[in-house]
Formats: sequence, C-alpha cells, structure tokens
Amino acid sequence: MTVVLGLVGVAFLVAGGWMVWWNLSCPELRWDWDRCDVDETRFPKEILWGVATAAHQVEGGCDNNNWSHWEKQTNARGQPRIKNDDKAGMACDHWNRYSQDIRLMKELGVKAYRFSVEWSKLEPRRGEFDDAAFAHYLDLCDALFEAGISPVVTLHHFTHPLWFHESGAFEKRENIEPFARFCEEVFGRLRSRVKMWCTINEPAVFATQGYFTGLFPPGRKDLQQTGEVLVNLLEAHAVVYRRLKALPGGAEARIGLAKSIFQFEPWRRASLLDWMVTGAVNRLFNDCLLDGLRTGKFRLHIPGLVRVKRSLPDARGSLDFVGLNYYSHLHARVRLDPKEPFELRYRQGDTMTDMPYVIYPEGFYRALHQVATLGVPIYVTENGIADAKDDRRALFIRRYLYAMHRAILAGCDIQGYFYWSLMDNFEWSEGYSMRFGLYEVDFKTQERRLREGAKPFLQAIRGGSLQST
Ligand code: GCO
Repeated sequence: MTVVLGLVGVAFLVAGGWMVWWNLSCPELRWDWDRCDVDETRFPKEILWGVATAAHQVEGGCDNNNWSHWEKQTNARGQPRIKNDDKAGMACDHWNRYSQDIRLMKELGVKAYRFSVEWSKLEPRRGEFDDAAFAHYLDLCDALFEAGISPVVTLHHFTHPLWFHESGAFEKRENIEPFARFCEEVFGRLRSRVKMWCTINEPAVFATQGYFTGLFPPGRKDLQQTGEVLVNLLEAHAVVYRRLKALPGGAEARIGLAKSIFQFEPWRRASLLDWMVTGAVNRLFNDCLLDGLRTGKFRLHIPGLVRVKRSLPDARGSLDFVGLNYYSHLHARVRLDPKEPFELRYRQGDTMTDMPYVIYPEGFYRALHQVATLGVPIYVTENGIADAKDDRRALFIRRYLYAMHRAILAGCDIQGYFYWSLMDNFEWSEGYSMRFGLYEVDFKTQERRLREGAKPFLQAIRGGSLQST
C-alpha cells in the first residue's frame, strides 16, 4: 500500500511539475499593442487583395439545397434552426445585382473576387446540368474580367443539392464520385475564365457543425460520424485535385482548399485536464486535416469518442496553395459535468466581436505559421469581423493586417488576402444578425453603403500605411 501511495504521489509531482514547466515554457502569445508600430505596416506590391462571399449567403434564390431545407426546420425544442427564424431567401440578390457589386469591388480597388458556385442551381437533379445557370457564372466571370478583377471559385461552400443531401452527402465515401463529376463539369465549362480554385471551404467547420454541434445540417451530434465526414472531405479534395489537374487547363490552374484555423486554448494553463480537452478539440478541428495534407495519412483518435484512420496518398501534394480562413481562438475550462464537459471563458479586457469572437491578431500570426508548414503559398481566403455598430472594424483590420505583415517578415509565403466579406450577408445559423460586410446592406432596399471601418482595408490595398486618420 505504501508503495502504491508513493507511486501516486510521484505521479502527481511529475504531472504538477509538467504543468508548471509547460505553462512557463509556452505562454499564450500576446503582444504589447502600445509598443506595436501598426501605422508603419506595409505590404509587398505583389500581394493579391480581394474580397470573399459564398453563393448561399449572397445570391438569393438558393432554395433547393441542404440549407434552404434546413432553414425551414425547427430543433427538438420546436425553436427555429436559424436566429430570428431568418431564411437566406433573396439574401443580397447578388445573382441579379452582381454588376453593381463588381462596381463596389472596383471602388475598393481589389483585384480578385472569391465566390462559390451553387451546386443546386448547376445540377438541380443528379446528372442534369442547367446551361442557364452555367451561363450566369460565365457572365459573372466576364464582368469581373472587364473590371480587371480575377475570379477565384470555391466549388463547395457548405451547400449542395437536396438529392446529394438525401443520398447521405459526405457521410458516404461513394458520394465523393458525384461531387468529383460535378467539379469536373464546372472546371470544364469555366476554365477559360477561372485560373484559381478552392475545392472545399472549411471541411472542419462543415463536419463539426453538421455532425458534432448540430448547428448546421443535418444536425447530428456524433463524433465518430464527424470524423468519417472529415476523412471523406479530405479524400474528396484529393480526388478533385487530381481529376482537375488531369483535365485540359488543369496543369496551369492553381487549386487549393480553404482551411479554417481556430485555436482552442486551455483556460487554466497549469491544468493538465484543460490541456487534454483543448488538445483533443484542436486535433479534431485543426490538426488532423493539416497532417492528412502533409503526410497523406488521416489519423483522428480520441479514446472512447472517435477513431478514424485512412491512408490517402493522393492527399499529399494536393495543394498548389493553401487558403486560410482565420477569425479568432477560444478558451475552454473543463467542468466535471457530463452534460456540459467544458465551458468557454473570455479573458478580462479582451475586445469581442458580435459573434462573439475575441479580437486576437496574435492568433492570426500563429495560424499563418501553422499553415506555412504545408510548404505551399498561402492565401488568406477569409478574415473579417462581425461588427454591426462598426466601432471595432477599423481596429480589427489594422491589427490583423499588422499580424499578417509580421508573418510575412517572419518568412511566411503569403501571396493574397481576401476580406470576409464584401457586404453583409446570411451568416448561416446566425441569420442576418451578424454584419461582416465592408459594405452595409439594407436588406429592405438592397442598398449598399461603405462602412467607415473599412478604411484601413482601402489604405492597405492602395499600398499606403495603416496610418490611423
Ligand atoms: C465560415 C464560412 C463563412 C462565414 C464566415 C463568418 O467560416 O463559416 O466560410 O461562410 O460566413 O467565416 O463566420
């Protein structure tokens, strides 16, 4: 018995010593903003500046996909799935107003526009392609060309046709094939206008929100299935990359994936438990995909919760560039309550966005270094703030662009930056309550108005300093 107690005591001493060492050896990155020279931020003239949107969030008329179906439903408590019972509906009517919106992009001075194509409009029924819908996207690309703006097309941005949804979507490995065929069709018809492609937007968000938190369709809460959807999405990306590369024009095209990074940090840096839980969530949300792209091996194993392994040699080297979508990080504190195993906590003095995310530019710097390990050029494919009052947007833009500037100086090969978003739009389960736009949208009149807080972005594009005026 004495021996056992002795061993337990030693174990605690070792664990306690580890926690103190770890906490001291890797404090959370925080800069002294009073000493950061944000005004002197400059960017290489080669940086490609753009804005980003997604079809379902801006186009209007996306009424035959997994999201339009989801928006009509209520949850187990009979509450609407979308805040304020919003529906994407006409959204920003971008389908009809894209010429006007391209003029707004020109006013900003951006040279690229990242948008997604709506699969449910292009292939409303399996194997039946709608020529008029393809003609619309060709017209959009031609109008962008006239304006001197390059299109960057995302092939899957959370939405897909109801027939694909009802077939199980990416829960089933065999559904990679119909997605790949769709991508080949789009590539074949748009390749003369589009030279840069994102296969899938934020696989980890699609999988965790749809199959772990249940906030996105199909509203499951099954970690094992989350892992299976994740590995199928990684395989789908790799298959699409190889298939498009094999098509005429494929070798010249630049094909990547838009990867979200959201750091999950221990609330108590000396708590082994907080480190273990946040480490598991980081593995799920960030690292298993990055490792899969790096090594061609997908490994996700959280004992007792999820175990998915798959060798995907085609995933290795399946990026001509990596897209990074970055917003913030979260702190979690483990609770010994099975109903609520951990709670999110916020540090005193942190400035919050409306989401609410913490404004944490240091995390952007960290995330840029994380994706830099993939060894390919980086494009920031999304970065922005929900700020309806427009009283934090300028600060956000100045500090995140400063963080990107420091990452470039540190050697990260950052070649472009797309602001999220051009204009206010449908923010998924948050509906229209979250205002991410450089342009404010009055959804009653569809008027767009440039926000004061957008000014630092215009300064950066024009190669000026971020001098606060
Ligand atoms: C996402 C999507 C965008 C969001 C944006 C703000 O990350 O969920 O790519 O569609 O609107 O990131 O949350």
